[in-house]
Amino acid sequence: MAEPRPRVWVSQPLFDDTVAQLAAYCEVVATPEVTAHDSASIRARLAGMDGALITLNERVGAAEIANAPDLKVVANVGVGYNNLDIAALSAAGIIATNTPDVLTETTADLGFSLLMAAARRIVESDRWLREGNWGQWSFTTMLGADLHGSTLGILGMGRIGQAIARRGHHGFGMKVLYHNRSRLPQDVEQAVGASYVGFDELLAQADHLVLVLPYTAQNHHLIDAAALAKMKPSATLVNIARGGIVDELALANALASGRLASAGLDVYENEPNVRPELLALRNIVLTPHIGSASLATRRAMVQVAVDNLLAGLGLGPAAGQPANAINGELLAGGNARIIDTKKR
Ligand code: 8YV
Repeated sequence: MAEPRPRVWVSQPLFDDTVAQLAAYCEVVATPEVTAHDSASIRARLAGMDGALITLNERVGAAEIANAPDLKVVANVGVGYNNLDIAALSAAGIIATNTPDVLTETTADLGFSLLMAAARRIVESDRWLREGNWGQWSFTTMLGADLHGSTLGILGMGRIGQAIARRGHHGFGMKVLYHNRSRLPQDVEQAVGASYVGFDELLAQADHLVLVLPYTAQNHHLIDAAALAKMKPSATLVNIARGGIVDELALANALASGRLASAGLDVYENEPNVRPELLALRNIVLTPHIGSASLATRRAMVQVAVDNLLAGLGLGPAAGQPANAINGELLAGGNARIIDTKKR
């Protein structure tokens, strides 16, 4: 008798035509509407599943996989994976994958958009105009900060950080400084026009600081009141990484008191809830976590995640070799739960 087809759970509505590729190999349990799944619901959905295609909304750790002895792959649609407890997944032999590369340029574009909007007070100007405040043209209306010729600081110099550096250096003639866990090779630094500095120097020198580092327990509230106090009062802060890296209350206080000129946030400590202290401010641009949200890029992300899921299950053209395994050592060491395709 033929083995039953593997079962996969798709946690949110994605792109139907792309997700449909899974149906060639698997029974697909799709989620028809945008849904807030809590831990108990994720645990219930994962029971009996071989794979899952999930987004940053779904946290998956030991509790969520406790009833899922067949689960082999969790394919995250996104490059950041702080929603996954990789240690717990690895201990259970479950492969985790993400979607790097395809979203790099789109996310860098959004970072730059937020930077320009905040520094040149675009959103604030729009609101002010609509509110009927433009009585007469004045020389000093909405004075902002220049991008061209200024110093761009980048915290976290992975793919997206480098793409932002290229924009700043080649596009706007900015001096680009960065800080990262490890220094980039010299040829890469030269190609993106960026120089390495220490963390405190980055804070002190940057006219505009963009956060693009992965969120970990170690960098929770890395940008706190003390860090903000080291920045120039004329500076702009942009966060397109994860909300928890910034102490939002300290940021709101710095913006309200004039200690910091402006900010642009795409990510928040407690999404989708945004602090009232931030909402009340005029000198901040707020977007709802849309870093990778161009149609083409979101489609590409889902395709990569589908490919990763099938490959991790031991199915499809790249069977057994998902391109973006986060805990690839499981495969190398033969410790992954993988479908025995010989039995099919
Ligand atoms: C994704 C993101 O849209 O890739 C990331 O890390 O933050 C966003 O680009 C999000 O993760 C969707 O799950």
